[in-house]
Amino acid sequence: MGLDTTTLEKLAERLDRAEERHEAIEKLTDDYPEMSWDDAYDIQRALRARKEARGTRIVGVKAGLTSDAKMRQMGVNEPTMGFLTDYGSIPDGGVIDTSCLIHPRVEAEIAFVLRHALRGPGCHVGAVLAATDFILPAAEIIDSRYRAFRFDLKSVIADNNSAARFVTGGAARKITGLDLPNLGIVMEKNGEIVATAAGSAVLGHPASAVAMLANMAASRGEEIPAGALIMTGGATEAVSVAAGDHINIKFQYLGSVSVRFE
Ligand code: OOG
Ligand code: MG
Repeated sequence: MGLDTTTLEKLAERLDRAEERHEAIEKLTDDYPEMSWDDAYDIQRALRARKEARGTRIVGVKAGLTSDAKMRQMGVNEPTMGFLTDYGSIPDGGVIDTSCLIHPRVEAEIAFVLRHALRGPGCHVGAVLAATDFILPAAEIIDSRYRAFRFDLKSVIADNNSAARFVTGGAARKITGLDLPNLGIVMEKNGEIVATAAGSAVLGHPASAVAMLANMAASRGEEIPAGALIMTGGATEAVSVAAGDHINIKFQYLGSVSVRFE
């Protein structure tokens, strides 16, 4: 038996308010240990609906926890799906106001934009490559609404995978001829290297994360539309940032992305 609609709504409101007030809360499963996987995604969907009702546009999809580095850091063992909002989009080289966030962390990610919609089940890397218009280097700024980033998978799914802001930059590249699994990624914080990875860190191939998202979306009766921005998940551990920090991420073949915090 799942949670009733009133409870799902109440929990979505709790998360929404935590984000708006940038005040951390305890993970939802502390109060609702009986929460199911469907409940978790239903809360995320109710959160999305609350934002849309206020005029927020949904501009893309995100995969979370797709690399061993991320799973180990957060103590979980399965990837997840979430959404990206219009207000989350920050220009390359832009500034993020940390006073609007709780405890931001930065992730290095490869982003895809599709020419054709993708619909699972059965979506695979080949279908993703055939449907891809171009890829972009990206940074995601996550900000769990849970105290000290402590959560379990159901709680983090409800919280839209800690999504907060994202930056895309560098060069939009066609995928043909690019060796994505061997693409090198170097993240620098204040001029020092803090993390490195290759594209293969993300489920063996970043396009696998897109296929996974199409298959997960299908199980909820949804598809990934053409033109949506798709974040494939952090390739390295997420790096904590505070006011005064500068992050620059270099991607082989794709150029770099940078963002400053104040
Ligand atoms: C969950 C969000 C994870 C990623 O790229 O793995 C995520 C978290 O670690 O707070 O966005
Ligand atoms: Mg991410």
